[in-house]
Amino acid sequence: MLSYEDRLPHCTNPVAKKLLTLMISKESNLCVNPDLTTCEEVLTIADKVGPSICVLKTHVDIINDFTPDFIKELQQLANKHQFLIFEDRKFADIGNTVKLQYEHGIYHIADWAHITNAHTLPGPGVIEGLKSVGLSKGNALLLLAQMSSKDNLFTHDYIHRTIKMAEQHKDFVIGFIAQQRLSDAPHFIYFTPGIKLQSGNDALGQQYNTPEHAIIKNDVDIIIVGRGIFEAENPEKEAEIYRQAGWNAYQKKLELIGPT
Ligand code: 5BU
Repeated sequence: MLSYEDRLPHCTNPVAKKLLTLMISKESNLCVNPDLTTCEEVLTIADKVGPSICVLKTHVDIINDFTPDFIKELQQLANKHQFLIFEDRKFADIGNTVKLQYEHGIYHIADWAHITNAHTLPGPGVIEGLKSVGLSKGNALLLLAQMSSKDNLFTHDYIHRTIKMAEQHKDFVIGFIAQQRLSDAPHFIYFTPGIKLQSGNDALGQQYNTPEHAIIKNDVDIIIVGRGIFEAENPEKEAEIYRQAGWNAYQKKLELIGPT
């Protein structure tokens, strides 16, 4: 693994460059997802955790009272605190359909999400469809290479072929959602969900690892934390605890590897 600074020159996509730059300047490899169902709840958490994060991850389709104003307010918070917005949409259809889903409907995801993601199950058309809309808007895509949930169907072959697809679209695909680093390519950024300060499970198949396990042992770049932070008594304080845990793990990893 190279440092974030050393990875920067390898990235061609502007979102990847911006992300690594933010991570360095904010000393943060933390992404928070406030999976809450009203605009106010999501915006309140975003404002509280904003100083500690490099990315805010959304599930815009779980919000009951969504209006386009929500996006405007989220963008204002993203400017105020300097974080990127990642809509965890997990596109998974033919190219023409994902293109429509990304650009149209109620949410117009392509107009505000710096990053979104897709399953590769349909084949490369899913990437081509999203890229035909997102690249010229300066957006980026992550591919799902692994999931955190119990008994998932991601096989070795599926993962390998997903990496190959990413390599063929590295102007738009900036990395993966995965549980571990899967290739040495310095331009791919690894985001890992299923993170809590204590490892364990929830009641519906989610599996948690610690920030140290993800960053030091599994060599990923960004930890994604939801309930561990937004369900805490003081989400603001808790986000700082996770930011420090993630950043310290990254520093420790660099020490273990030694000068590059
Ligand atoms: P949690 O509250 O920290 O468990 O939230 C995890 C988030 O990451 C949640 O929004 C999921 O939709 C998302 N997620 C995940 O948990 N596991 C995966 O493999 C992928 C996404 Br991909």
